[in-house]
Amino acid sequence: MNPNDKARRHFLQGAALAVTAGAVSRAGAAGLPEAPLQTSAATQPPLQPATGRPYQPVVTLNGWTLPWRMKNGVKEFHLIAEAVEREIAPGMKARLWGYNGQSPGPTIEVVEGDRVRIFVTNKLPEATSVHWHGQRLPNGMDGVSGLTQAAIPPGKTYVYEFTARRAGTFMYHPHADEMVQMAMGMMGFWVTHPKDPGLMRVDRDFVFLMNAYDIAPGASVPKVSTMLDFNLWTWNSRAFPGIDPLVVRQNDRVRIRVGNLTMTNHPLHLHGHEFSVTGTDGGWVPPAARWPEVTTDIAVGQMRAIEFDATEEGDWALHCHKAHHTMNAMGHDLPTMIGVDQSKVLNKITRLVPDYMAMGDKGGSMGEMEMPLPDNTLPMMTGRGPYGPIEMGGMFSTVKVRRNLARDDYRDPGWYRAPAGTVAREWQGETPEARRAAPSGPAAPATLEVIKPGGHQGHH
Ligand SMILES: [Cu+2]
Repeated sequence: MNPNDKARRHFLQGAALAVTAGAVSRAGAAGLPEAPLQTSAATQPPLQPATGRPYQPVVTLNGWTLPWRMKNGVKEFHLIAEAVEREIAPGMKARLWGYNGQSPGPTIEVVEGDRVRIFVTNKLPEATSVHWHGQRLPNGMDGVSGLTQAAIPPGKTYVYEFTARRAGTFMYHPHADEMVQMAMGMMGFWVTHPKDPGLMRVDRDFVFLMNAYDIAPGASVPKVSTMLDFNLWTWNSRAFPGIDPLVVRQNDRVRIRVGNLTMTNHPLHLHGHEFSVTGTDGGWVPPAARWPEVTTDIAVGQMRAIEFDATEEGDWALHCHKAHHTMNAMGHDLPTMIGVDQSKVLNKITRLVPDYMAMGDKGGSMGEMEMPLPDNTLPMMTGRGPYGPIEMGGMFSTVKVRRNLARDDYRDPGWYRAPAGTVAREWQGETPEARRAAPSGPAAPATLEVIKPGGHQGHH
């Protein structure tokens, strides 16, 4: 950490400490606003506005909202672009670039019509800028280095100032050496709340960005030139099981706002409920233009706000439907081993490579095994639930719907306890041979050779 940071106060350390927006100290009111720092990757409680117009704050998944100060009617924020350390999930830390101690940077929340001033200090080794994706603003505030402004050199602070003209869901990211800076984790969420707090009101409003990294097992700095073959698919720079659950009270109206800053699309799928897309980065979707969905594709550079009534109790999976995106670093570049009998070569290999493990000859079921990993990486499929291994990674979390939660209680309630008789169970009756139709037509094979998989031996 930069020695200058020692003077900065550590805001929001741990969920127990309540901090209100507008609490940034007045000592430096003549100069730059303080730049609060977040050291934890835990989801912080919503930042209730203490100054300015009222609104219902959002909850940033594994993140936080940036406090501001009010100065002569202007909301002042201070972002510091800097190197950060981010825990991707327990067992793996990445050295990224971000803002104010984390990647992504803090969420910025303002109200439609607010005058906003953002100071951006560049502590990176190269020039940067901030583009306020989706906003209506003066051209010179759009943050495209070279086109609308000179890039912010290392060590310098620039000021952006504009009026948040349109309510909605936005993000911010550099428009300078973009490929490198976004591959390193520089991005953040922005929410402009409606002037009328009753408009588009929900009970719980979650936000996160989809991002992706290519970090070799054992390494901690992303490869910045990777175009498609990323090995860590993350939400707010966290991979399952490091992604917190979205905790909601039964019958709450829930909104989840998602932005995609990866290099590919992500079909986001919710279990147990239908939702509507109620907003994009272009604005709210009129009610007559919405339709029910359980999966919505989020293209590169897009944002989507989905809404649903959380009527069904339980732990409902929420994940990207691309199977490779719910896997972690060790899940890539593996050969297909289903049906391959490895038992004959296993003894020979084990003599040469004591830690060798025959992988996946019965398909999945890797979640039960623990194989030696290099330091600082994540197993490809992991996480345990109440019934065993979950065998997921990457872009996977749960929406936990519970009765009788307090309004602002976002603490993990633990696993859902299903009522007796409502869980899929083993059939205890007879299992007669299934009747199959006789093969017909010229293409049907006369005989079928079956390769019987051998068992795993000698590894745990
Ligand atoms: Cu995906």
